Amino acid sequence: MIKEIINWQALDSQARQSVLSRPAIAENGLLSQQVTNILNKVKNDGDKGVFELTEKFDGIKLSSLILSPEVLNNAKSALSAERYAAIETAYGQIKRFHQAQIAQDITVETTPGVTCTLKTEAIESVGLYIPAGSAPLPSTVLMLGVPSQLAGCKRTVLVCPPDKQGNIANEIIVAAQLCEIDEIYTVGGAQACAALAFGTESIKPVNKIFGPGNKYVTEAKKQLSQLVTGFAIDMPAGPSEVLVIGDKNANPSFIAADLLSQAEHGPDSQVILLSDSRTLLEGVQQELNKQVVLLSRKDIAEQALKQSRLILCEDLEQAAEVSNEYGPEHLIIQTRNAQELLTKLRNAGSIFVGAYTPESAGDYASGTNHVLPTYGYSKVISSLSLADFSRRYTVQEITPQGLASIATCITELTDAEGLDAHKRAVTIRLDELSNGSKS
Ligand code: HSO
Ligand code: ZN
Repeated sequence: MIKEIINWQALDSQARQSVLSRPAIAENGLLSQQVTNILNKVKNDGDKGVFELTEKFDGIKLSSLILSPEVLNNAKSALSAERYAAIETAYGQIKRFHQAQIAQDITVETTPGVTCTLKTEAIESVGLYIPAGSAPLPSTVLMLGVPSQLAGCKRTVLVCPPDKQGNIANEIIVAAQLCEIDEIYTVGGAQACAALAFGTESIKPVNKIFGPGNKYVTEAKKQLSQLVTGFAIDMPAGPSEVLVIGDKNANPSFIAADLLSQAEHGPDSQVILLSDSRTLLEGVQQELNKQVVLLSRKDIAEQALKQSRLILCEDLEQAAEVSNEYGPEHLIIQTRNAQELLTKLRNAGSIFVGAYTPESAGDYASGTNHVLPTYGYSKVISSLSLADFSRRYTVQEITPQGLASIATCITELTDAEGLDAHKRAVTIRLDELSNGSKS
């Protein structure tokens, strides 16, 4: 439980820093060695290594990593009509928002005869990691599968740890089918990441891997991005976070519910409330106690709440400064003049404005992506979008007149840099042009 209300004004700068500090992601030599061993095993032994590791970590002996046609064909009918409709609606919502992100080529004639184009092309093959540990996450399939589908990635591969029967949740299969995911493999953990990076007999390697996972998956992604040339990961991952700013007009039970929806993700989830009203902070404190006991994941939420913070600020301006400094993954604004406060807020992965905009909406069905930068990375890393599934490159074409018009600029700078060959590549053409015009 959150025991105390912290008065921001009463803290010196060191204490302020420590209140906002995230739990250190411990440098764990053992974890890193374990993951290296797993990666090497998959690299050296391929499928055989994957089967052995799956037996060890998931407790199931597999002889194939694909699902049977029956399981795939029956996934939809195994779900209730309501469950299927919900997945379909979320798919449509997410698709609508991401469709608008499809990039157009940009062509600029920077000076007559010099044409520069910025083009966008899908990354050819991508791997989507879907965790299944404490709960299957079909919403994450949609958050990764929809942008991959819209970006036009040629090959999209989903990996998910198998259950004790070797299966994965029907919700995950159905979401994958809506996103037209090409291949599904029942493999999880660091071994899944290794298979996607190195390839095995049954899984061809991919160019980039996306998605959240436990500490083994996070470590594997980190190591592989340094190890395998040309292999990329989506973003660094830390525990999930929410920061709420509320004033005296806010509804304490709404805020408590939002804080708990984050707290139930994991014992290390970060939950912060900033307010200029002690009454609101106390109201939320009471509501948290009332609501937490009703949750099926009460133990997890209670643990998360232990390191969470209720902070009294001098005014909302100060609350905005504190939030900007922290850079939360999710930021919820529940103040009377929420739109005005929004203009002062920076550094958040996704912002939820107003009393009727819970984080859960963005987690599932408003249309925004729920894969977001954590651990303060919102200051420099964007929330997941179509851009992450594509790469940009440029094309240029220059006419003789165009080259003549920028030639002096180039040769002056090649002189400055002492790069004669660069200069010659221009002058040789200009000479040819002037010879041509003489003859
Ligand atoms: N809040 C999580 C995403 C999620 N919530 C999935 C429910 N399911 C990280 O943004
Ligand atoms: Zn969530």
